[in-house]
This record gives sequence, structure tokens and C-alpha cells, in this order.
Amino acid sequence: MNQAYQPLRLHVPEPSGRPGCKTDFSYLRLTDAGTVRKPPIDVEPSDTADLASGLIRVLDDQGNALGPWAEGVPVEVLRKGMRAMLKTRIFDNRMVIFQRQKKMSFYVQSLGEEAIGTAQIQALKAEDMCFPTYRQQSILIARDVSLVDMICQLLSNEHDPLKGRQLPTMYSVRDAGFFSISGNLGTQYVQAVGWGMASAIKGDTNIASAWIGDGATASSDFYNALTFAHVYRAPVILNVVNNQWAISTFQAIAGGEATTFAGRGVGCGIASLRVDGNDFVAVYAASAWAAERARRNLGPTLIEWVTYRAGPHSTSDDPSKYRPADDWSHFPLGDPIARLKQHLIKIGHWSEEEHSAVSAELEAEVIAAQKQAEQYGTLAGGQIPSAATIFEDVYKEMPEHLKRQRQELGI
Ligand SMILES: Cc1ncc(C[n+]2csc(CCOP(=O)(O)OP(=O)(O)O)c2C)c(N)n1
Ligand SMILES: [Mg+2]
Repeated sequence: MNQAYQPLRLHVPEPSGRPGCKTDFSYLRLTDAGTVRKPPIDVEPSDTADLASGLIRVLDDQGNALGPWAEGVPVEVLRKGMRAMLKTRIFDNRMVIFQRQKKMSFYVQSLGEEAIGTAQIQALKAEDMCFPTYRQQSILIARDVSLVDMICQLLSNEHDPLKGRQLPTMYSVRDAGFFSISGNLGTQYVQAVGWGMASAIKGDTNIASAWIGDGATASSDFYNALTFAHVYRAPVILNVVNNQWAISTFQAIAGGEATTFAGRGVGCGIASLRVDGNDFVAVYAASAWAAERARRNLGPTLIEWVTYRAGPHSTSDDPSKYRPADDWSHFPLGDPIARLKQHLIKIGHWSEEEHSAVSAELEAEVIAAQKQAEQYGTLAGGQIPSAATIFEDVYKEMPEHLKRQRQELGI
């Protein structure tokens, strides 16, 4: 009887490109700009299945804004977003060089993903709370957080607001609605849902925004968060940044093959969208839709942002070892900055001259912040927070035994 069957075997997904072999991006299953419907905000989660498998896009290849998601996006939001995206890219560029100069130990850039944080933050209120990963520095930059403070955190120097206790890029800026980044991937998803539930329990009107990468959706925390968000209709936006890679692991290994990450949300009873993450206008429109749902007590929305991690995972990674070195230039959703620039010029609210002038102004701003931060110490210079600070911030009042220990150490 057993002879009727072939031996069992497992399927191991493979990326459709490798070094020296051009990626076949047809697996992305794209839809044309303007073709996906925009439902009312009180849509039933089960009625979003088509939105979780399609792809919401507004900007076409010529820079036109098309379809129902294009309506009502203020030009001021686009112009602010353009500046914030440019500033993020310039900041990232300079910090990578800083790390190469051995002035800091580690850096994570967000090249190619700048639209997602910069657009979503403009759809939120200042009192809302984001629970980001290490690749959402664009949120801090769009909220005009001090670049000097950010760089001091990266340098773990005497002015590091986190006193050298966190890995560089693991920012924490409560006043900017930016929760402490957790190095344990996935945990921030549960925390975000809990924060949103607490906001509802207190009767506030503030909502939470949770962030996770494609790879980290494979963690059990992701599903725990979805269950709580669904059951209690927590006021939260559940962002999944699908940048196709988790270090050297292709997104299919986390479960993206022949399905979508947005589809997980529908299966859990959560309204879900799959959106072109390199289309600033679409990101803003989808974020505003989800924020409005949360604020009107209609529950959570999961949004999968389709984008591409254009740079290495971190300064410790060399992607040319596992994917074609020029992969990003073939990615069908392009570069978010170039696409918004094309659109803004087309509608007469940006120009090549303004682009150059703003870029130069922002470059000068980043350089000035870098010079100032460097004065407080770099990895090479050895100015680090005093060891005495390890006794601080644990208890409101320092207990006697800690005071004694500090005295014994003479610090
Ligand atoms: C719980 C946990 N497992 C593993 C790691 C190691 N790790 C750090 S980043 C990373 C890849 C994450 O990829 P993804 O979620 O797609 O985010 P991306 O880096 O693409 O933004 C891994 C596995 C970790 N930090 N935490
Ligand atoms: Mg990823």
C-alpha cells in the first residue's frame, strides 16, 4: 500500500534572483495605479480580501495621481514629505560614512523605504504613539527631532540621551511619539496593541502605530498581537514593511510565497490593505484611512507596504553575496523620492532648482549637526557616558544598597 506514494519531501522557497542572475520580480503581482477601490472606513474586515491581495497604487509611471486613493491629499503634505524623505536619505548617507570612518560601531540605513514613515507620520496626531523598528528613522526626521540628539545616540557619547545603553539606531523619543526600539523583533507589535488598548481603556483618543518587517512576521509575537487587536478592536495601525529581505533571507521564507502578508490580517478578522510602499501619495492615503478607522472605534487595520531594502541590512552586511548587486535598479516600484519628485513637478509644486536647493540646505543642516555631535565624543575618541550612570534610572529613589555599591566603586 505504501508503495503507491512517493517519499514525502518539504518545500524550501528560493528567491527568484541570485548574484549574477537577474531577479524575476513577477512574483510581486502588481496592479496598475488607480485601479484598486477605496471602501468606506466602516468596511467589514472580511470584505477587504481583494484589497489584501491586490496592490493599492496612486502614482503611475508618468507621475500622474490616479484613482480614488488620490483624492484629498494636501499638496503641503507632499512637499513636507519630500523634504523629510530627502533629509532621511542624506542623514543615512552621512551616517554610513561615519561608521566607515570608525566613529560609530553600527548603522542601519533605510534607503528605498523613506516614503513609508514620512507619509504615515503625517496622517497621525502628535499624541499618537509609534512602535517602530530600527529602520524607521524617517519618522523621527519627519517629526523634526534634533539631529544632534540622534547622532549622539548613534555615537553613544556623553550627550547620548540613552546614556550608551542601547545599540546605535535603537532610539527612544517619547515626546515625538516614538517608543523605545526593541532589538527583540516582534515585541513592539504586542506592545503597540497593548498601548492602543490602554488608550481605549483610559477613554483617550490617541491611537498606536505598530511596525514590523516581513521577516519578523514569522515570530509568534506577530500573531499574538493580531489576536488581541482583532478581539478587542484595538485602535492600532499594524504596519508590515515587506522590503523583500530579512538580512540574507528572502521574504518567501517568512511565508510570503504565493500569498501576501496582508492576507494574514484578513484571516485574523482584521481589515487589511496591500499598498505600494514606494508611492508616497498611496502611503499617506492608506495611513489616513487606517488612522480614521482606529480613531472612530472601527478597529485595527493591517497594512502591508511593498517596498525594497535597497541597501545592506546594516553596516555589517554585504548583500552582493546573496542577491544581484544591481537588484534595486530593476525593482518595479522604483525609488520613492524620484516618484514623488516627478509627481510634484508635474502638478507645478516642485522644480529641479528647488530640489537642488533643498538638498544642499539639508546636507548643510546634517553636516552642522554631525560636527556638533562629534564634539561630545565618538567611538574613536572614547568620550562615553560616566560609568556612574549605570546606577541611574532603575529606581525612582536610589535604594541604600545601590548607593553603597556606587561608593565602593568610587564613581
Ligand atoms: C527575536 C529576534 N530574532 C532574530 C533577530 C536577529 N535579526 C535582527 S534583524 C533580522 C532580520 C529582520 O528582517 P525583517 O523583519 O524583514 O526587517 P528588515 O531588516 O528587513 O527591516 C534578524 C533575524 C532579532 N533581533 N530578534
Ligand atoms: Mg525585511
